[in-house]
Amino acid sequence: MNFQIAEFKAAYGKSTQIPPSEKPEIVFSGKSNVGKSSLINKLLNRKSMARVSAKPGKTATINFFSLKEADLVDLPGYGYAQVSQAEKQRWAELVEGYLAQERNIALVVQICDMRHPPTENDLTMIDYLYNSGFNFIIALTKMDKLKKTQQQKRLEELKDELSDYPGVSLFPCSSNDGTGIEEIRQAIAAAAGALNSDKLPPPISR
Ligand SMILES: Nc1nc2c(ncn2[C@@H]2O[C@H](COP(=O)(O)OP(=O)(O)OP(=O)(O)O)[C@@H](O)[C@H]2O)c(=O)[nH]1
Ligand SMILES: [Mg+2]
Repeated sequence: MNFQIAEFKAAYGKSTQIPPSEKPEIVFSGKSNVGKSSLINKLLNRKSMARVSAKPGKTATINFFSLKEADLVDLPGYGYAQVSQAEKQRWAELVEGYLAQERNIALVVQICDMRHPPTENDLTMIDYLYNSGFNFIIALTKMDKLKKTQQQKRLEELKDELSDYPGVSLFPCSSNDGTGIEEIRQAIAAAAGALNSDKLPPPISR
């Protein structure tokens, strides 16, 4: 699957504006500021395809990025305390509305901060994904912010913290130094049904 050729497709502020799926969709979900947009940029090998900000609440719309085989969908982050009640309601309408539609969602990449236990909102989201039968993985990001010895320790702890969700794969990663990014690309390609399609040998003519 080719992650090099990507383009921004559209941004939606209301779930009713979103047209039906055109391709398998790979959805990026997580709390505000956890690094959803950064992970998309790293996967696409781009500096600023998706907007990144040190200020939480940067992505306020559902943003679609198009690859040949799939669309990447950047969700606005949840759990940012500083936004108004009206804005939280708009978030809920947008994200819940999108996820509840009859769509071709091939994979949800749920992103958690590797340094900390999942927040209550993270667990609510994971619970929803698990119980709704979504195909999802958990990307544990900001790994570069942990010392080597801490990385292994946190991974073991997270397995415990997420023990209610057996069978869910954890992908430690960093959008800063690229650790774990190739593994996530492989998981995306597998879910989109495009595993190794760009590596197939040319047909042999006889
Ligand atoms: N060290 C480190 N910083 C990261 C990593 N990923 C993201 N960041 C930083 O975290 C901050 C938030 O990143 P974003 O990608 O904008 O986060 P987001 O989840 O899209 O945020 P919202 O759009 O507000 O929901 C930025 O300052 C990034 O540079 C990572 O793997 N390592
Ligand atoms: Mg963002």
